[in-house]
Amino acid sequence: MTDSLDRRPGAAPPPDRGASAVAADAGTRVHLVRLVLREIRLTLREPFRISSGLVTERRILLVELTDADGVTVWAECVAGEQPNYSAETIDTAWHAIEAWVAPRVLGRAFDGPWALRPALERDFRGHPMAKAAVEMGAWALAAERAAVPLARLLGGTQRAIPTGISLGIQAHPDLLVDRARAAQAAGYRKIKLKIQPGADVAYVAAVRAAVGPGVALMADANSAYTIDDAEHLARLDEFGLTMIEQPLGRDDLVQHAALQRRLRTPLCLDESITDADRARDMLALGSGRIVNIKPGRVGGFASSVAIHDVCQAAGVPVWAGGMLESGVGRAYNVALASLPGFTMPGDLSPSARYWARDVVTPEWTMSADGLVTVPLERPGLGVAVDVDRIDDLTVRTQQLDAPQSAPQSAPQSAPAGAPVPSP
Ligand code: OSB
Ligand code: MG
Repeated sequence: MTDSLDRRPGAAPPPDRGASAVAADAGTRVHLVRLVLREIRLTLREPFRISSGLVTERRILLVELTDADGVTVWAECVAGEQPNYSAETIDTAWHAIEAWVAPRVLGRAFDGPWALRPALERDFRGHPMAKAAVEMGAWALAAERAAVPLARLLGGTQRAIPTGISLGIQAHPDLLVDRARAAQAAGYRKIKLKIQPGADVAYVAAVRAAVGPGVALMADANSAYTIDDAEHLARLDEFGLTMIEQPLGRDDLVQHAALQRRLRTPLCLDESITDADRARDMLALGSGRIVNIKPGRVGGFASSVAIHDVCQAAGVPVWAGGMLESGVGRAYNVALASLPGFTMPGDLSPSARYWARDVVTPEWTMSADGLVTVPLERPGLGVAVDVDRIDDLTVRTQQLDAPQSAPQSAPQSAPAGAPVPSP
C-alpha cells in the first residue's frame, strides 16, 4: 500500500460529482483509527425463505468506525450466515475486514470517501460485502464531519422513496395471498414474490387474482432456474409482472440475454451485477432492462453510484435492494435510494416488518401511501443508533486499531497481519 494510490484517477471524486461542493470539501477527509466489529443476533418476526435458503435469526455484523478526531459512526455488513446468496458469509466478512480491509484503511488519511474503493480493490479480489461495510461507513463519517445528511453527500435528490416488500416463499399459495393482501392494504408500492421451481406460476397467478391488475407485482428467483426453463418462465408473461429478478445463474449475463429475448416481462439483475463493468456488459448484451442495486453486493457506495450513473445514462431504471438489514444498514440503503436514477420502489420495508424492535431510533417507518422519508434534518445516517440495545444483543466483539494508536493495554486488538505496535 503506497500513498500514490491517492493520486490515481479513481481516487478523485468522479468529475460529474466533483462539482458537488460538499463532496469536494476538505471536511470530507477520512482518517480512520479504529474499527470495532460486533456480531448481534436479531430474530425475524417471520422466517424468510428464498429459493436457496431460509433465514430465521439474522447474525448481523455491525462495524463502529472512529476517526482521528474521535468522530464515530455505525455501519453494517450485509453478509448472511450461509453462502447461499453469494460466496460471502458473516464469518468470511469478519475475517476479511480483520485481515485485509482494516490494515488498508486504518491510520491512513484519505482525501475523501471516494478514495477508499481504489485502495480496497487493488490486488484484493472479492469480499465486496466486507469492503462495503467499511467503505460505506467512511461515507457516513464524512457526512457527519461535513454536518450534512448522507443522502446529500451522495448526491441524492429525492426526499421520499416509494417502498416495496419482498415476500418469502410460502408452503401454499393461499399463505402468500394473505401476505400480499396485507401488503397491499399497508400501502406498499410494489410487491415482490420469491419464487422457485414448484412455487412459481400458481403462486403468481393466485396473488395477481387477489390483488387485481393495478398492483405492481414482481418475482425474484435468486438463480433458481436455467435457460432450459425459458418456456416455463414465459408463462409468467401473462401476469403483467413489472420484472422478473435474477432467474438464472448468479454470475450469468449471456443466458439472461437469451432469456430476455424470449420474455415480454423485463428482467432485473441482482446477483449478476457486481460492479459498473458488469452493468455495462448487461447493457451491451441485453441481459436485463432493470438493475437492483445493493451496495453490499457491489463493494460499497462508490461502486453503487457508478452503476447508478451507467444505468441512468442508458435510461435503465434502478432500485434499492435489501438484505434484511437492521435499521443501521437500512439508513445506508435509503440514502442511496435518494439518487435520481432510483425510479422504482426499493426493498426498504419499515423496521416493524422485520423485527419486534430495531436497533435505531426512530425506527424506520412507511407512510400509508408507501413512502419512506429520507432523513434530511440530521447529519450523517439520520437515525440514532441504540448502543445500549446493541450491547444487549452483542455476542462477539473485536477491536481493530491503527498501529500507531493501538492502546498497549489491548495488544490482542491489533489487526492480524498488520505491523505490531512497538511498546
Ligand atoms: O434477492 O433480494 C434478494 C433477502 C436476502 C437475500 C436476497 C434477497 C433478499 C430480499 C430481501 O429480497 C429484501 C429486504 O431486505 O426486504
Ligand atoms: Mg434479489
